[in-house]
Amino acid sequence: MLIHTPKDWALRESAATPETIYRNRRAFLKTLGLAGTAFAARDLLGATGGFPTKVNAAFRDPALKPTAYDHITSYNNFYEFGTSKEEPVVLANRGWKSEPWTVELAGLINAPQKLDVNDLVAKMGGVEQRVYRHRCVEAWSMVVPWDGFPLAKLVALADPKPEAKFLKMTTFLDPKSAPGQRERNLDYPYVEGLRLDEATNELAFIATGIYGKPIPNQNGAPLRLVTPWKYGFKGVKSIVKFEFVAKQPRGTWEVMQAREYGFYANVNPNVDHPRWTQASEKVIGGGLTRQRTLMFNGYEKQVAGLYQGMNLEKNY
Ligand SMILES: Nc1nc2c(c(=O)[nH]1)N[C@H]1C(S)=C(S)[C@@H](COP(=O)(O)O)O[C@H]1N2
Ligand SMILES: [Mo]
Repeated sequence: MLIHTPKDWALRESAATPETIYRNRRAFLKTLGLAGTAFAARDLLGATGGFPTKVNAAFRDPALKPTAYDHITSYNNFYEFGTSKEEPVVLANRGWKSEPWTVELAGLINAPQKLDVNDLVAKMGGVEQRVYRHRCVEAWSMVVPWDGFPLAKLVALADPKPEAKFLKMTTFLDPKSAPGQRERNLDYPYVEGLRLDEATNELAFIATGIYGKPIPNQNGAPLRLVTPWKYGFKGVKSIVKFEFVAKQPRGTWEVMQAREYGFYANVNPNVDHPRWTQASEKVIGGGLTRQRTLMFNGYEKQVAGLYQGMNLEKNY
C-alpha cells in the first residue's frame, strides 16, 4: 500500500490541522453570535447536511486523535469512481451531482416515502458530530469526526412492521456519471445490509459531513452508513434507498467473494482474512506506524451483546 502524496487538488485544506479547523469554526460561529447555540444549518449556510453541528461528547473518546482532513478526503475506497485510493477524489468530482438527492424508505414499513435529503436531515433533528475509528478490511485505519444522525432515528421514521428483520441499503446507479459502473468492476448498484438490531444500535450512524463540513463526494455524499465496529466496506456510500426486508440481504462484496467478505464483517483481530492478517493495522497519516487491531474495533462494550452465543469465526 502506498503512502498518499498530496496532489494539487488535495492541498486546499493542507494548512488546516484538526485543531485549526475546530478553532476556525468556533471563530466563525462567534462572529455570527451563534457559538454554543443549536440551530438549523440550512438557515445559515443553505448547505446539504444540516451544518454546522454540535459535538456529541458521549461519542468523542479523548484518546482518539482524528486523522487529518486531507487524508480522510483523499485516501478513499469508492469503486464507482475507480479502484485506486486516489481516483475517487478526482472522478467523483467531475460531473457527478450528489445534490439534489432523493432518499427512499421502502419495504416492510408503515411509513414508505421518498424525500429530499435535506428534509430527511431536518426530520432527524439536524446533525451531531461523533469521532469514530474507521477500519478497512484491507488492514488500514483512520479516526474520523463524522457529522450526521443515528440510524435508529431513520428506522423510527420508517416505522418497520414486525416482519422486517433486516435493513438493506443501496447506492445510486448511474453508469453515465460513474466510470466504475461502466467498467462493471463490481456488481452494481452497491448494496449492504444490517440486522435490524444492529441498525438500531446506538453506534450505527448516517454521516452527512466530516469535520463539520458537508461530506465530500468521494466520501459518499450526501449520506452514507457508518458502522464503526465493522469493516469499512459495510459503510455503503451515497445511499438512495433504505429497504426493510424479512430475509438477510447479500452485500456486494459478499456476492463478489463470500469466502473473504461475510455478512457480519465485524472487526476481529482473531479471524484473519484468507490473504492477510487482521491482528494489526496501518495507521493512515501515521507514517510507518502499525497498531494492534481491537475486538469490534474497540466498541466491544456497545456491540458484543448483539452477537452473544454466535460463532464469530463462522459468522465473519
Ligand atoms: N458505494 C460504495 N460504498 C462503499 C465503497 C464502495 O466502493 N462503494 N467502499 C467501501 C469501503 S471498502 C470502505 S473502506 C469505505 C471507505 O470510506 P472512505 O473512503 O470514506 O474512507 O467505504 C465503503 N463504502
Ligand atoms: Mo474497505
